[in-house]
Amino acid sequence: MAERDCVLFSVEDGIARLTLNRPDRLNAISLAVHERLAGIMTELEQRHDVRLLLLTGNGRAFCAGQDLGERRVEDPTDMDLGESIEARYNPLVRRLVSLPFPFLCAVNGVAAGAGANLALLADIVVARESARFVQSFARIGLMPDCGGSWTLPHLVGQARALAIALTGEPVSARDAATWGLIWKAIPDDEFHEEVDRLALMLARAPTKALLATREAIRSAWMRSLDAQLDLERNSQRELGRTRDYREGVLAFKERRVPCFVGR
Ligand code: T3D
Repeated sequence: MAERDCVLFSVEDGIARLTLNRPDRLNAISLAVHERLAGIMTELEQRHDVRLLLLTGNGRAFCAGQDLGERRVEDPTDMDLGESIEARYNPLVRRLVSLPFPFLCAVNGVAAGAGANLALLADIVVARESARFVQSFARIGLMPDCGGSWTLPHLVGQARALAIALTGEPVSARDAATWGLIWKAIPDDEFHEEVDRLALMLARAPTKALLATREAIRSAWMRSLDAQLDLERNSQRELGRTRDYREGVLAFKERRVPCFVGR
């Protein structure tokens, strides 16, 4: 396999499809994967034809986190993990959550360590019913990273966040959906069809309205209701000037399906 094939990347119908592709290593994140992801992020930040990022994995796993085969723990001069986080994981997290279009993660199988927490950064996370989420860090003497120590309590509350992070016990896709860790678990045989349907729907949506919604909901915890009302007024003012708003209202009046362009 050519080194760049460790992550597959394509853009079609406004959907940037990013597939982790090291199935024999459960799509663990090697240095080559980091380098390829960084290149893809640069491309994504510059393209104007993308309206959705769809992240998934190839094979039976979504991603098993850091490739532990690359860590030489016997060697005391081996890499400082803080450096790995600072130079590779944190920039990836910051870039993923700042993309100027929605981010859908389709968890096709087990998601562990950084793999689980990268998935949880998405705006919408769906998973195959047979998938599981494992905060495996404690099992190897680490703590959650890739924003996990922030996303977990925000998503499921302190009691569940602490329990799954301290025990490293797997959480089934169904429990993950019931707890609010992800949006929904999809029966295995319907997974691909449902992911494609969702991706196409989001890629054809009024992108600016989706981004304003994401921004308002993600930051709502930091504001009072009063301040949130001001934010809604300001965003609605901006959205009311978009081509997609005009198209939405016209399509409603003309009883047809709107054709949104993302502007
Ligand atoms: O280092 C830094 O830069 C700091 C940042 C760290 C971020 C992190 O992500 S730390 C956490 C790293 N990840 C893990 O600790 C997870 C390790 N993997 C597992 O716990 C389990 O493999 C799974 C729960 C993911 C799946 O279990 P299971 O039983 O379905 O599969 P398996 O048999 O354990 O694994 C199958 C193969 O994948 C196996 O190789 P083999 O025996 O067939 O040759 C296994 O070694 C390999 N594999 C699984 N995870 C990793 C891996 N190889 C390299 N790195 C992995 N993370």
